[in-house]
Amino acid sequence: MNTPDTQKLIQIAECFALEGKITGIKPLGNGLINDTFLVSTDGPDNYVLQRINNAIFRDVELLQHNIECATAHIRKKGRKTLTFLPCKQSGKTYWTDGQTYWRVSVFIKDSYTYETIDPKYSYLAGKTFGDFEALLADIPDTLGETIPDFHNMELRARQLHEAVEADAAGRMAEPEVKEILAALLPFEEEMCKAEVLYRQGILPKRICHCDTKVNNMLFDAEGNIVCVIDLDTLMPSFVFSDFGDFLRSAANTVAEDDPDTAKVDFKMDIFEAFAKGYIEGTKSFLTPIEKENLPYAACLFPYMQAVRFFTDYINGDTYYKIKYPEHNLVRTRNQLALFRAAYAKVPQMKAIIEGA
Ligand code: GN1
Ligand code: MG
Repeated sequence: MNTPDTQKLIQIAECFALEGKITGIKPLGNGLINDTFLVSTDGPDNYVLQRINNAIFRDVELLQHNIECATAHIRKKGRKTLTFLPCKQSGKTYWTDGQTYWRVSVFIKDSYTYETIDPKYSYLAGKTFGDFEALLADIPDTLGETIPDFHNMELRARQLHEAVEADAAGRMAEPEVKEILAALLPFEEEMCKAEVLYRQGILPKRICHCDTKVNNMLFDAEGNIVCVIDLDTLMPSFVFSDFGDFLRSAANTVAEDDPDTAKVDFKMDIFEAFAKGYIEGTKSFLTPIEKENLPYAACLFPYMQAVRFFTDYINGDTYYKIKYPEHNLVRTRNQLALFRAAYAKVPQMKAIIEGA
């Protein structure tokens, strides 16, 4: 879908109850799913306008319900969070023309996101995402899964098998595709452990962020964490989501699409610092079964992401935005390398978790 022109974007932004007159509008950030714009005004605030990818978030009503409940709950506790504006006409926090869906939030001034992280910030991140879960642990509202079974490894594995079966883009003929498939399959059952524990009734679902990337934390100019952003995937999930997905991006020595897999490694200093912060942040609720499986979570997320990128490659790149034809294959190789690196370090991870 093409980006509407500036005039149209301004018209959409003006459907929301913003203060002041719009003075400019330009693209913002590098998300793989939604399209994001910065709206400048002559009023006290600037705003973030976002087109919600409703092919992925099919239930926008539920999506915004989750976000409204969570942000209200966090604000009630005196903590900073995102603020979404009501649409002037409907009072809802989104506007739609029946085909596209848009929302506006207040741009948090003098705030920054980072793409890389050191042990100090990693500890802070563990504490922040742990706190975030703790803040939402007593939310009275019922939240739903904005993407049903988002981090369900059994489903992701099934989707891979279906993609292989359908071979929609004819890519199964590529020798490397066969090799990657053969490398992934032996770990499938082991990586589906969370769903098994859940069915046994010994692993709970909690309200999690489910996209705990380094760049989903907002810092101020002094390097203090302001708040957690990108709340689209906020939903009931296993705590493994927030623990594992953070390390997937933060503990990787390179970016998730770096083609040089020889450079991929899983940084244990980042793991150790993050685990320390996370265990502190979640001490009010984390159960022994959750805690002892944190090393599994650190392996699960590179694995799941490799499966997801690979599935998308086989399907002909229908889900993730790509910049070149092999992008999803490059991402797959990278995440598989990260999985292998993490898997080899599980004994070290266990020792750290036991000591924490
Ligand atoms: C997507 O949109 P972004 O970049 O925050 C994806 C995550 C993946 C990530 C991989 C809704 O997140 O699950 O881990 O790409 N979000 C969705 O870069 O699928
Ligand atoms: Mg995101």
